[in-house]
Amino acid sequence: LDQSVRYADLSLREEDLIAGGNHILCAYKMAPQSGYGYLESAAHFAAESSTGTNVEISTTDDFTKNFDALVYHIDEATEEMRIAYPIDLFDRNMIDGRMMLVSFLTLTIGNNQGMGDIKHAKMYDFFMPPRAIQLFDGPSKDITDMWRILGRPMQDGGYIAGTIIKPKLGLRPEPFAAAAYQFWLGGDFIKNDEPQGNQVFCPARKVYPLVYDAMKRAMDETGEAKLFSANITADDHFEMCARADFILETFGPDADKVAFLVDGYVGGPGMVTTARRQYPGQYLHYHRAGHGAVTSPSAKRGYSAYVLAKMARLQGASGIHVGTMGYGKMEGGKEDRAIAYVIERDSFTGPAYHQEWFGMKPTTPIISGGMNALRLPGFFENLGHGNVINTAGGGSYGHIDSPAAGAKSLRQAYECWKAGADPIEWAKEHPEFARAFASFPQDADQIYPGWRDKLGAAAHR
Ligand code: RUB
Ligand code: MG
Repeated sequence: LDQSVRYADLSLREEDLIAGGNHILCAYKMAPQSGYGYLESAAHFAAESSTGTNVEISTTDDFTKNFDALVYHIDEATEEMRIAYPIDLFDRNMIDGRMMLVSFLTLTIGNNQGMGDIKHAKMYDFFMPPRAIQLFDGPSKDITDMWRILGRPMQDGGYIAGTIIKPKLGLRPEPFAAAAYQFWLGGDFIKNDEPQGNQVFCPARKVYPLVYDAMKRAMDETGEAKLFSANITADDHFEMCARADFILETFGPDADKVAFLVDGYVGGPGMVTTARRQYPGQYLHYHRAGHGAVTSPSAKRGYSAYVLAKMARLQGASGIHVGTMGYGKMEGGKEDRAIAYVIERDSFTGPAYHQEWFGMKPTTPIISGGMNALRLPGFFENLGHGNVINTAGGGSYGHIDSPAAGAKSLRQAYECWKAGADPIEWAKEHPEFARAFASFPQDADQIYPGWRDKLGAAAHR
């Protein structure tokens, strides 16, 4: 059944749809199965994603048609397909009339992912009209709250040097807390690695009091505030809340220094919103393990990492992992800067759409995955600023001197970039940074060829 007469209108102009404010727009890369026409398949895709199905149905009336999603732009050569979804298609909360991300996903990237006449379709950008921005929670806490706690300026408060407790699993409570203490002697922020929770060998009830004790000792010793991001991910939202409540109670007077980490991709939007709404006083740390299954450039279905990050800000993540833009171990490239920009700025033009956020709080780009001090100067140069949280697990616990030295080497790398200094020259004056060369010699050889001769004795001090 060719539904293009009803579900496509190529005369619609994008600027008019945006000015009208009544549509959510989505841009996809779509290809039909062989034997199917492009516009016909696109229209079927829009039908399935809104009011229709694969046949005419007798229960449709004229009112129904107001909510048809409409294909308004196609370009078969570049696999480009853009669809306008009327905003009232999307489900609203009974309790407060707000929009919910699950409904956005169910319609725009739901059943259309498994249709027989669609070879593949991947969303790479979307546009939210001003009304939708008003109806999503957005973040309640942001990086400025961390800067305030750390005693930094509220604007351009700069780099937050962080780590992930490593090994990923297999530490008992005492060594776990010792690892935290050692990093905090040099760094600002520690997160649970995403699988760490309440394992039998490291029960939450035992480890968190020790971590808080480590935090207090590190704060006493350094005279600085310290931050901890605790994983509360669980299938059951009562379990999530039980963990969160226990952690807040344990950190007591320092509970403001606790962030909650939620594995938002495997856990889904419900988990993110549970954390956002139940604990608006805590920084919400969105970890995205598993996202590569749909966001990888090699995946032709699903949605891009850019789309994931944009959705996370709408939902209210205070920070989300955005990869390392080609400077770390995870997939990605320099152009992934856009992922950071769309979540931290009030206005940004992405791969398809310009988005205004109307003052919605920003979501911090969290830089993680194979990072260390040697990789950071180039990373900051590419991004253009250092107002990020960076968690370097291997880059801290792999420093040959100590986790504290690893933490210091991260901060020195940031200061090196900020000063516009040559990293080799900087290393001669900054011993922890210098020792990062000997700690990660493979990276050093690759990024700073000839470093052994140039650094000389400084590498061994
Ligand atoms: C990194 C780590 C994070 C990944 C996630 O450890 O544990 O879970 O960064 O990837 P290490 P992303 O610093 O030892 O590499 O940040 O891309 O979502
Ligand atoms: Mg991890």
